[in-house]
Amino acid sequence: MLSSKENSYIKKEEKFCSNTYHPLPVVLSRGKGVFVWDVHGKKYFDFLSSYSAVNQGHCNRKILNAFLKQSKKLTLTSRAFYNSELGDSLEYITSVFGYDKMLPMNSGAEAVEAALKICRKWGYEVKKVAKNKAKIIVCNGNFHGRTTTVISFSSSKESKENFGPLTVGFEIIEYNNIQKLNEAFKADKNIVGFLVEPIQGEGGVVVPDEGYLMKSKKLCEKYNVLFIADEIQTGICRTGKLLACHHEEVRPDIVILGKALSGGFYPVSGVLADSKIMGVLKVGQHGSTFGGNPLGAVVAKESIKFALNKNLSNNATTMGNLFRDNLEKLRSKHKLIKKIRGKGLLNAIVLDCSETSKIPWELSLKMRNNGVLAKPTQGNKIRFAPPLIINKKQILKAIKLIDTSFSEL
Ligand code: IF1
Repeated sequence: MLSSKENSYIKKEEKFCSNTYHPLPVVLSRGKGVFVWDVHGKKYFDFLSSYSAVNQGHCNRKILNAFLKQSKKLTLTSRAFYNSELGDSLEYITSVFGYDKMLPMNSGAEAVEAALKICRKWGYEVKKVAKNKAKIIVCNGNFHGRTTTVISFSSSKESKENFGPLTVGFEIIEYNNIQKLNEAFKADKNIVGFLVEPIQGEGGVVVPDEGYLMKSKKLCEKYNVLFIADEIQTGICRTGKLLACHHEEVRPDIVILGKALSGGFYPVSGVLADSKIMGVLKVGQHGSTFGGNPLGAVVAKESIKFALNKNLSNNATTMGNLFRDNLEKLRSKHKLIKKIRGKGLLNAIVLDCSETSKIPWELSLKMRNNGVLAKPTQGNKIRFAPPLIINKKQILKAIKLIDTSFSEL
């Protein structure tokens, strides 16, 4: 039961904000580390991490200090001028990820759009594909953002219905199916790129078969197609490696980053590629008011530095194993848990109910009452993705609260 204070916050948000979400009924006012507090001071484990944008924990002190220091000095210059932070930041980030260059953007979708533009331009100017014939392969169940070109290749009706006319030049194939990818490449010589999430987030944390990424990359090399990894949600240590592609030693031609590149402070995204690909973009052919601003540059550098210094990849691996092992133990007790899947600290449970069942929502409400915030995705899956700084004691405590919530259902 919500208090009148919570209801007044909710009513106001509903009254004045566009109605594009169905939030869990909780009103948050503070965050620190793996925890958030509501307006009454009730404490919760945050098992969504703002869709993996706060891998470093809420209000991370190191990133905050860097943010505060820079925000008092210079926040935005536009790229009409140079600034003192961008070069230093991108030198660090490109060296960490092993690429020649980074195109700095703001939101994830913007970075995806930029990657598609680079890929198409590369197709025409390097691969010599016929003008306006470039084709990019994407996967069923994909989520790459909400802009009109990106939703043009979504396989979800509600993401694209009545937003037409849609952008052409994309073909959807089954995720995690090498044969289909090979057939698509063989059938069309105008294919210039393969855009893929190493693990599909919105699809309910769908982990492809071992070897899928490597085999896809090999096919891309064989057919001279750019392998574009959307690591916006899976990147920056979330799955137990700096990039999820690194689980298979795959080096994408283009890497797209976002979310946790910001440490949850300030929208920062980016596209990583070597000069032979990034070089197709010439002066005046792309840009953005905020892209490459000094404040975002400082935040991005600090976010990556923290992730490496605290070895968040290693913690995501060990805590992820601990979390899934303990969820497995709950499975014997709660038959509702049909499947557990994930890698590192990007996990989900598939509930033994229909995709339209009310049970996942009811369970999320029980977990909220018990102090764990997590949300259903794709109907009968619940995603569990805490900040990567979570420790053993906190994992075990959260498991107990999840166990209690199942028992109360
Ligand atoms: C929503 C989840 C969805 C992303 C990948 C690009 C973007 C996202 C792999 C775009 C954004 C967010 C957006 C948010 C819900 C959430 C999400 F998977 F993370 F849960 F939708 F699938 N590539 N994902 O996950 O980045 O422009 O949002 O910065 O739109 O409802 P953005």
